Amino acid sequence: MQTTSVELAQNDAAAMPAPYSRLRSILISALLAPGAGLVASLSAVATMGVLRLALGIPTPVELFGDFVLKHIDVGTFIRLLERFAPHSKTGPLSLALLGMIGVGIVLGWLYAAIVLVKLPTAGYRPARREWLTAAAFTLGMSGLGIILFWDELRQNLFGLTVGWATFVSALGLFADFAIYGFVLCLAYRALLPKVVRTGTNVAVARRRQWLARAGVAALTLGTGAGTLGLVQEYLNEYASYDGFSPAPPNGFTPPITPNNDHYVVTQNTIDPTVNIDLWRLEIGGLIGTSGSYTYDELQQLPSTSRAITLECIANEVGGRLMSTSIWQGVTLRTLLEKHGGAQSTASHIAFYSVDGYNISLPLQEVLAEEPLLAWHMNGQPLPYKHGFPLRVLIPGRYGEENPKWVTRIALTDHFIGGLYSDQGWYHGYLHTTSRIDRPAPYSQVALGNATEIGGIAFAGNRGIQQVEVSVDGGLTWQTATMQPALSQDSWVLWSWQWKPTLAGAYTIMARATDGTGAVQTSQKQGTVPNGATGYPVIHVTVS
Ligand SMILES: Nc1nc2c(c(=O)[nH]1)N[C@H]1C(S)=C(S)[C@@H](COP(=O)(O)O)O[C@H]1N2
Ligand SMILES: [Mo]
Repeated sequence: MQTTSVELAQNDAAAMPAPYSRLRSILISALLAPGAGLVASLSAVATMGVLRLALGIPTPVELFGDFVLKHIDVGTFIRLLERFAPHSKTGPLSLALLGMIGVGIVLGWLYAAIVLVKLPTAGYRPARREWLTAAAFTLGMSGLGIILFWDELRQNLFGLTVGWATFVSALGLFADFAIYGFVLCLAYRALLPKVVRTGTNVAVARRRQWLARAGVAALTLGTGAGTLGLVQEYLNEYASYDGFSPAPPNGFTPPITPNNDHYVVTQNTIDPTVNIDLWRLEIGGLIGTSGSYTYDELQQLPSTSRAITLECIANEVGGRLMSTSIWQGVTLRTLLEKHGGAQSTASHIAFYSVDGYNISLPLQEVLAEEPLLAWHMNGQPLPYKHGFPLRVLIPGRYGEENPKWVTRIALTDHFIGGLYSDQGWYHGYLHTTSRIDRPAPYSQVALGNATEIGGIAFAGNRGIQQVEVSVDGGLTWQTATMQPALSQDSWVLWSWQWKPTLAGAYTIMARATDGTGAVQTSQKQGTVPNGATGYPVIHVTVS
């Protein structure tokens, strides 16, 4: 029978080699700890990538990003967008990922300082003290994450309800950090120099040590490569269409925008792809009776169709972040009535989306705008990027207050913040605006021929009463012809026949009057943070 080294050590305590000096111990620990921290970090990152792609669980990196975005003001937000353009989303996220790996490495030192293993050490199995420290790290990190990111946890990209998403995201955080603690504990042990006792086979002991270290190195490489692969996979799903807004063909904007041409704006790096079996619409808070709907149940509710134009608050005057669809769904009014209406204390309504986006609005004001909970867009089920399976249209409000991928509606007695309202973007009725689609800016216009000037005008749910055109830089104005609006909530198309009789440079302007009789303001204002105002202006040459 072979004698084990433990038995040898017990038999022959005098054979134990002398412990390292204090300085040598500290130096060796300090050198090995970041290696253990790195492999633990990479293992945790690979885990979060798998959970993200396989189960739609947000990664701590994204949760951190969402958290930061809500805590900066709109000025800082815009500066960040510009600094990182064209990688406004992936740039900061990559930095956050590297930062997290960095923190994981640094925590390796903290871990080594706490467990303070005497070197050289006897075996490969972590001592109780090391396990407990690693467990404390796991609990501390997940606890901190859950508290800090509490308001972000309710998102799930496959469409879990708010309650389940919160639970699953918290569990995900725990899993990531449990992997971190577990790998840190084992890897640090594996890397530490071991006692080679007199009487043991020195070559075998050396080989074992070498194998353990090679194992850690291989795991580092493997998880590192895995992380790169997952990042690649992640980027494949990247919502590169954010800000998409095609030009109208030949300067003629169709009254209804085809779904594929509807502008898109999203806060997300990857948009939700909701699994319809997991998804529910929940209604709760200060309402008569709360309830929950599957996609099928929802579509059995009485529905209406209406043309509604959406405009992003980031749309410049004359810009193209504006489109019109025929939306079909149930009105908010009908739905609330079905649930016994609002309780007397309800003052606000909150919409929660599966991507963690939420908005909150004064209830009575919103009800007066006749919002629609839509599941069809121009006769098609909502496309994924426009909010499948359900989005809310609140006519008269900028796009930011028209949540996509909605999963929960709650009546509350207070205002609840959200991404853009926290940053300080304006929320309220959108400004009357108009756009000149033709002739093209800086084009040549034929002298003496009839040229059509045309475009669109939009004033939210106030409708458009009149559009005027000026070809002399705003000195005189002519009334344009309008096509009948598709609804009170949609843009109108207008045109005016111009027959220039003098060659030269011309400045064309337009201005709209909304349904209340208020004329679009000439006051120039950029989009940030209140939405753009001013007249659209184009320059042409007549020759
Ligand atoms: N859940 C959710 N809803 C959202 C957003 C988002 O990022 N997430 N973006 C908002 C913004 S800023 C705009 S302008 C509109 C754009 O809607 P669209 O992409 O269908 O045109 O959606 C709004 N609703
Ligand atoms: Mo927007």
